[in-house]
Amino acid sequence: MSINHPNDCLPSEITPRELFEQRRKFLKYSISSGLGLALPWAGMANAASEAVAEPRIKIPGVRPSTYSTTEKPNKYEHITTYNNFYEFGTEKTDPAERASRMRIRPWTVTIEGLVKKPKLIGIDDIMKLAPLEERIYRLRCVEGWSMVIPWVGYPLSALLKQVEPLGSAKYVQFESSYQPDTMEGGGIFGRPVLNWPYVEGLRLDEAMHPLTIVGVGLYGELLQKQNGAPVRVVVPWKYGFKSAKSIVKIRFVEQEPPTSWNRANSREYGFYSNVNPEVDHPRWSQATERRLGELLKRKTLMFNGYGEQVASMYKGMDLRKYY
Ligand SMILES: Nc1nc2c(c(=O)[nH]1)N[C@H]1C(S)=C(S)[C@@H](COP(=O)(O)O)O[C@H]1N2
Ligand SMILES: [Mo]
Repeated sequence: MSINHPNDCLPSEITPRELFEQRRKFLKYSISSGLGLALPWAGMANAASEAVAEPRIKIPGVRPSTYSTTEKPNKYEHITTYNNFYEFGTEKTDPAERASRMRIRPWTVTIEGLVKKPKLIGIDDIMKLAPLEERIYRLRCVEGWSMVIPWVGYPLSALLKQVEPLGSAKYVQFESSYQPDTMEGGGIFGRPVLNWPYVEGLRLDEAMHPLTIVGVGLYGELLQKQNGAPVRVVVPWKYGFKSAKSIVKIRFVEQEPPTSWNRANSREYGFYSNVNPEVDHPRWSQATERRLGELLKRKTLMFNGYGEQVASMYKGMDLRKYY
């Protein structure tokens, strides 16, 4: 893929001087794109200047994928400094500023529940389980903005098949890591923003769909912590919150599993949460979106533009009821 990888050197070769220059670049970029405080990414200059620079480690042997969009990916600086990761706080800049203390090694993912062979898999084995692909996907946040992100990963189905799911398994639940000592954003005035750990879920056919991936990197490099290192889920036709970050557990279950956002506010966040311009969020329209870095809004596409591949899974379902 002819993506411009922003940085080709190994972390050991990066000098403090270069890190400093990188921060300056962040700043310059953010200021030159600063067309007023109303723009959603205006705060990123601060994030970049306060962020603790994490090593950027290239992943070798990543293959392109025909599932990738040909749309232009967002800048690395956008993708890594404008984040939702509420464990670290509710501001877009919080994850980049605060996630550096999260422990990501050692890391294991437990796969359990209605399966023949429950497993605990270490991150190194997860990385090697299937050929790594670059999947350039649109990401549409329920809040009304979107990005294009060049993920690195492979189909989630490759991981799920390891444990031989039983016929009675109808859904999968994902659980994110919760590290109270490193995740300082857990609460506002002592009240947790969400019920931790963050949990999400998919119907089994959605989880097994070839578009659904486990993400381990972006822009050809290992994931940054703010993007859900070392391993996360990416489901491109659903609002971003379905794509749980930094997962430690996958559980096969028979009934629709509880999910953090649905538990917090079921009227606003349904279990399905397919991107749907015709079903408004109770407090705002979902008909349009702002692509980060662009001025004019664009029309939001049904299933985030992945309808051809996924619409058949929802045939006969009333998508206003199952939002
Ligand atoms: N554990 C966890 N996963 C999460 C979230 C979160 O707060 N906690 N936020 C979600 C939301 S709302 C979005 S839009 C995406 C953002 O992913 P990105 O920051 O890598 O673009 O992550 C999702 N996964
Ligand atoms: Mo989101």
